[in-house]
Amino acid sequence: MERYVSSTFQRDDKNEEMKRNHEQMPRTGIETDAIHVGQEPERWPGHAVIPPISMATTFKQLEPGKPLLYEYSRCGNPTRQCLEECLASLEKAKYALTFSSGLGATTTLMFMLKSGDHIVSIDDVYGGTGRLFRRCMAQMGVESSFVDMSMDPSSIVNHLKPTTRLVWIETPTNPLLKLADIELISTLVHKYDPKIMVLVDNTFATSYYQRPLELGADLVLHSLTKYMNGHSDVVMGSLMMNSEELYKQLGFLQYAIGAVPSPFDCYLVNRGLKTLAVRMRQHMTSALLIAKYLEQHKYIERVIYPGLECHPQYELYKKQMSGFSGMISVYLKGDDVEKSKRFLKHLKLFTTAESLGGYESLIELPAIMTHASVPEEHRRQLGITDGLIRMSIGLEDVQDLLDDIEVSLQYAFLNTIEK
Ligand code: P1T
Repeated sequence: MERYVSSTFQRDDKNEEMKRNHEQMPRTGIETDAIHVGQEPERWPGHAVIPPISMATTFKQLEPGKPLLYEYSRCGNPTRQCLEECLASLEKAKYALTFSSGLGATTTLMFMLKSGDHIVSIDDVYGGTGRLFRRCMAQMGVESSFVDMSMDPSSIVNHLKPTTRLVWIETPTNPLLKLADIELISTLVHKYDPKIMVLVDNTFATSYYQRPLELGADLVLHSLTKYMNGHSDVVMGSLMMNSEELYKQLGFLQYAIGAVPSPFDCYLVNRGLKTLAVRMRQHMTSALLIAKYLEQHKYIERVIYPGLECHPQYELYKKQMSGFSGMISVYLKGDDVEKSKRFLKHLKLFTTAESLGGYESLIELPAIMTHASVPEEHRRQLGITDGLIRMSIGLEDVQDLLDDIEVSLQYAFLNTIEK
């Protein structure tokens, strides 16, 4: 514990110095920050332009109990620090911490709670997050309420209790792409009790299109596994915050629990961030085109994409986001699982797989894949039916993707008629 305090102090010291350097620079755009913040060549011996990967698990101490900057790699290492600084700058946060997965970040945060505490979560939440709340946290005596925060956000106050410690917002949600008003919910929750933490899972929008801390949230979570890394080759998560107190508490838990990423993975995510802006712009351009195409399609019941005017919360989208990613959800006509499966199996360029946000297009059936752990009745209430398909539009030629979709839809529906 004492050793950790000393390393925290040094980390803060270094952050202060970095912050001072940063303040002297003119205000920069997210594209510039992604490339430069935390990457100053002067930090490394030999002034390497690309941050080196530091694989050391431990660091020589000046004398026993006196580490220089780092002591043991679980507490921090140069590659992880470089990534955490870069991530913080993109989210316009003071601090960022990284973890071995998105759920690793969530689990670490759960250690801020104790038996008897209460979580209010948006109802349409990533299946794994819901499973952690319902199955694991319930076992530890932490109760969760699942609430629709999209249509009537002010009703959030009806779900808060003296024991509520955390309000968990995922916006846009996975897989139904519902939006929650971050500013309004944060204001109402903090008015009820300023100590309740408001967290936004920003995985689907990324720091490029939405910055919840600027809207009043206390914490932002990312599954970096998705768009932020963007190459489907790393599983990692992060938490970002402005409060020094939260940073110190969560920094301690990061170290004490140990769900930390490897330096090699930190290097990869740091590299992925360099193209975040260009990737996100292209994901959005292609997704919007495909969403509009599907909107008119005779075999499609409904298309959900926040950037479409027909999205029920299009006004909120324009207010709190500057764009959206490549995530589209659609209902096939007929709500027939066999038809959905035939469509997915026929696709050549879209790969049927869980996950999202990489340069390659992925597709899945939430009801039997990512959200199979959601209790069936809750799934039905939400609208996660057999006809619901989630697409992650990648960076392939968009006409190729449209052709693949068209041919496969024809195939899925023709076969049904024949049968
Ligand atoms: O997979 P991991 O890095 O642990 O991240 C968990 C997570 C958290 N939040 C959101 C919004 C997510 O979508 C995820 C992971 N989601 C999938 C694997 C998926 O296919 O939806």
